[in-house]
Amino acid sequence: MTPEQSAQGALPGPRHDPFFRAVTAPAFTHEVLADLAAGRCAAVRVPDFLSPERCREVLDALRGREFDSYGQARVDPPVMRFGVGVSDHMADGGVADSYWKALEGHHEAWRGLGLSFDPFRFAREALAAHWPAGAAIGRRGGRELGAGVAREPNQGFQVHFDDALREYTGDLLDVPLVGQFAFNLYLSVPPSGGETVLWRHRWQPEDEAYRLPASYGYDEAVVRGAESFELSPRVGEALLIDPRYFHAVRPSRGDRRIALGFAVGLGTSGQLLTWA
Ligand SMILES: O=C(O)CCC(=O)C(=O)O
Ligand SMILES: [Fe+2]
Repeated sequence: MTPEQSAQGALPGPRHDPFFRAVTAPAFTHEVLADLAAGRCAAVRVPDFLSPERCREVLDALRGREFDSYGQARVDPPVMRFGVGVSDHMADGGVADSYWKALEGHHEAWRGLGLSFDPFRFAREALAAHWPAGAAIGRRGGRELGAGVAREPNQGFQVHFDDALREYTGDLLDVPLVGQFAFNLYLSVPPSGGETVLWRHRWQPEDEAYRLPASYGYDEAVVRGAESFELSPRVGEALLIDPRYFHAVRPSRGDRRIALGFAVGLGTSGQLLTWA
């Protein structure tokens, strides 16, 4: 074999899927959202999504508050959180009554921050700005779910995927979903570590052999050999990923890693529907 032949990929070696990439865009345009939904990219980054002043306002308000942690058996190492997430209130493939009860305290806690604007509304409006069918908070049984949470995975997130179609029996929301994204807006990032990693691997039944006991996460061997990329978040940046690709967050060193986050579904109505 000539060197030319091996350079053309005749030898086994890393291969690249041109659709498995992160795109940087000035805004969540119709095109990048359509590309993400269609699988023509795996992540969209929008730098300077939120102004430094507004980032600081939310961060300063959150810094003085006590964060809860996710259910500790399921989420280990612990991830701190301000606000209520539905993943802690799953019961029999549905949503436990405790979620709706906890949401009342959640709304009170966020109101108590005394922010000059609603960062989740801001994010929804920015997602909807170029999306004809718009965006709204998702509903279940007519009731609005939570708009978002602040999350602090200083010790990282295990390798995992998010897929409401697999996590819940039937439809989580009143509108069936034909696409899913995960939204993050970074308010504080560490000087090193804290990278978000995506692997070009989606759940398959054999992966359950790698599931960590009682956890949301998987042993990293589950993604062995899969193409991957790593993103170092910046303050003010928004990231939208297809969370059905396995992904993880690496441990942070030197500062807190705090992001506002929510799940986004593309409904059969064409609308973007958010929840946390
Ligand atoms: O914090 C991140 O960058 C990603 C967190 C995550 O797992 C998600 O948004 O689904
Ligand atoms: Fe995730």
